[in-house]
Amino acid sequence: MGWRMDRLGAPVGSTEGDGVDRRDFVKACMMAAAAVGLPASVGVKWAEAAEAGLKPSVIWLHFQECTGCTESLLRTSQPGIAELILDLVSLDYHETLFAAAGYQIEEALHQAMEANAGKYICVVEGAIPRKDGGIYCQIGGRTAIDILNDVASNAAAVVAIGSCASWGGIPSADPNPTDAVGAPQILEGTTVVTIPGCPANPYNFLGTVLQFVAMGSLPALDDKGRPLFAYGRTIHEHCPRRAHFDAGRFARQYGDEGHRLGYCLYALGCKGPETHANCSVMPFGEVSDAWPIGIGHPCIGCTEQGVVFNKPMHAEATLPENAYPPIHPDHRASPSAAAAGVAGIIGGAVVGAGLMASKKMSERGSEEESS
Ligand code: FSX
Ligand code: SF4
Ligand code: F3S
Repeated sequence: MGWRMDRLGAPVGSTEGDGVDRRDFVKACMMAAAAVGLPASVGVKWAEAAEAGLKPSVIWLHFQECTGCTESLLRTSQPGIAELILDLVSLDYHETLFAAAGYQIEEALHQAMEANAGKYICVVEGAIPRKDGGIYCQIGGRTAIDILNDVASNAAAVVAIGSCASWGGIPSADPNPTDAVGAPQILEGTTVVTIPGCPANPYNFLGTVLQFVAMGSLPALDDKGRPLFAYGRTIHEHCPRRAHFDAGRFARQYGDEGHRLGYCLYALGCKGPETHANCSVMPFGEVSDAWPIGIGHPCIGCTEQGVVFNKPMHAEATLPENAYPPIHPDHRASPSAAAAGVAGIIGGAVVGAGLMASKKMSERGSEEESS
């Protein structure tokens, strides 16, 4: 699909000749909705709204970051999220994607804010430095703090994309030389949806924007502003290597037999047990296994404040209560003897698996102590 550019060089949608047809467009919207746990009807509504010309204005701010969040959004394929987003919203300000610069782009920002006051979505990418009044990140002579406060003050919704914008991310790593924080810390008292990840998974961003545009509401959020549809469970809860954890089969070194056989990466420092995200079921770029654990690397907890850039990569994760299989012998009560028998077998097996995992881990601990 090609892009139509406005006079400032901003992408505003597909060219008429080579764009997707209506059927494909609606289908792609439905797939995107389903991918983030929303009913397909939401996708249809979104497509209808776009066809009626009801494209919400999006003002996208860039501060301290690597631009990986935008890059990962542009690298998606089926359905082309970048295409969906750029077809369905009016991207009125985005420093990376705009050909314009300087006064021209600053003018575009002010025009978009004025024309869509109270209705636009403010997307924040990157951390905001607070040290020395915020002088370490300035655009057009204004600090990131000023720009964010200004743009957010008239926005209908504020979405922080990536870990940098969510709480500070890499720029805030110790010793945090610029006192970098996320958008929620600057906009205290304002609801900020956070889509952490380094980079953020584009589908989680799309799901949030899609719901807001089609239904006028934000998804249910956790206490850190993360949409529950994406961050409601830990990686460990739906990890494809979980059976190995439960059975006590661990990779001990990169390239050892366990690693080659796809065993659990806990002993190599996997932070999946304390990291909330949906990477295992929503791989990057729609490529199967295109996520850290899928390619044999432990999760480093990139969506979790206090884990990534804080805990050493090789350090073992803190195991929460649900790290072990959830079925407990007490749950075996059942109305029928047959069902009770089956549940008993299952319960016994999984409790046994949990015990096995913990036994294997402690055996490992003793081996290490004695070596
Ligand atoms: Fe931060 Fe986004 Fe990490 Fe980079 O820009 S979340 S550094 S991958 O991409 O903000
Ligand atoms: Fe998966 Fe990591 Fe949990 Fe092992 S510790 S099951 S690799 S999330
Ligand atoms: Fe990040 Fe861990 Fe997912 S490192 S991409 S949260 S598997």
